[in-house]
Amino acid sequence: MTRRDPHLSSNDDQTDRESGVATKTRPRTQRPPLYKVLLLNDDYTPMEFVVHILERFFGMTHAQAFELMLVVHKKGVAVVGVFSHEVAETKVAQVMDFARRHQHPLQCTMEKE
Ligand code: TYC
Repeated sequence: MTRRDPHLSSNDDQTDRESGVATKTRPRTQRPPLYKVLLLNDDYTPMEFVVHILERFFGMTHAQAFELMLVVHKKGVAVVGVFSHEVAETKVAQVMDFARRHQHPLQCTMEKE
């Protein structure tokens, strides 16, 4: 079939049926929102416990974990990772549960990026 008459042709190439002008609708893939996981300083949780948490739940080397622990200690708070909502929630729960089981007051929260 020829494509001369826009009223008769199929519209697979998104040709405007009235004008014959080719149009394009850009497929928009939505990225899911990301969440920052924050670790908060306190006066009681031992430094080595925080370092252990960062190694265990956030996959950091000892050196990375120690460095970031010191940032939290000095500045009061730091982002320890950015994740999907579900993963961020799991990380926060793991940290809070581990801290509670060891009776440390360590606080971990999440917020939308
Ligand atoms: N401020 C704590 C101390 O001096 C160490 C600490 C670091 C606690 C980071 C919590 O998220 C934290 N023992």
